[in-house]
Amino acid sequence: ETVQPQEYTLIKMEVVPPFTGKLGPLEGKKVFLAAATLRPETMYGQTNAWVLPDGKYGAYEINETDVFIVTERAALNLAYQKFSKVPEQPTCLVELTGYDLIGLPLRSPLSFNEIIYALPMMTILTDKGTGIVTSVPSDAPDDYMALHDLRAKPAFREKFGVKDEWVMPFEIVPIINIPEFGDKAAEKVCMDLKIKSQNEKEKLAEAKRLTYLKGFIDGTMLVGDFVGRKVQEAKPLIRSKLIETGEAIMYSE
Ligand code: A2H
Repeated sequence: ETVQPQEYTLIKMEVVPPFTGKLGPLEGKKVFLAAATLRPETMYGQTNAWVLPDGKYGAYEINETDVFIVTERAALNLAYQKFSKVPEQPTCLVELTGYDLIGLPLRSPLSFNEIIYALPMMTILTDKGTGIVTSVPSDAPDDYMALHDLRAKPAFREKFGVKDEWVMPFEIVPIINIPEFGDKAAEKVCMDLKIKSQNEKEKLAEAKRLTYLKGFIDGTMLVGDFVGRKVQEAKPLIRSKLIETGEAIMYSE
């Protein structure tokens, strides 16, 4: 745990019914994969969601209607932040692993893709955020490389039962311009640094440092309600809007 509390926006990605398999008992409830992000202004560019195949998750009751799929650690933190049906106590309805989540169809706020799918990412940490990550390959180097790995390696898709139509059809949509890196900053920086896969931790750390800093300071929105505005101006406005509409909540740890 870091000393400084980190404030995340939790994006509520709704699992599209009907529910089958282990999710069957949740039929009739509103079930969300809840993803922790520092970049709510990038949600227009979501192409999928990420889960850790071997990660342990649970479906936790947040209130009378909503259920969040997150790690147990996140459910406990949420309960202490008033997001649990029973005060300060998580209630787990179903225990799950990442494998159970791969392939779930999701409706996610602001995304240009009406339906996105939960896919495997091998580098998700279970002691940060919720263990669920939104994927914006135009602007996040980790997301760009994890999607690249799935697209380039049929054996990798096969290993996790990932269907071609969950990863192949969509375009990576430009959503932010960074003068130095163009309209798909993550792609450009990953290519410049010659990153080969999601496992190249040091190079990816450098790619993230470059894009995160420049994006925040020099980035301009290419899409959405705040098109033409600077990223640093748009970020709090988009975050507030997502929270007002009930599509996201604030979460800290
Ligand atoms: B960010 P920090 Cl467009 N394991 O969201 C690994 N990564 C995780 C995670 C976990 N358990 N939980 C959250 N994250 C990711 C968007 C984004 C993000 C963009 C660009 C950069 C970026 C779309 N993915 O993060 O260590 C989430 O991805 C750059 C670091 O708390 C979250 O924001 O600073 C970010 O890492 C939180 O990382």
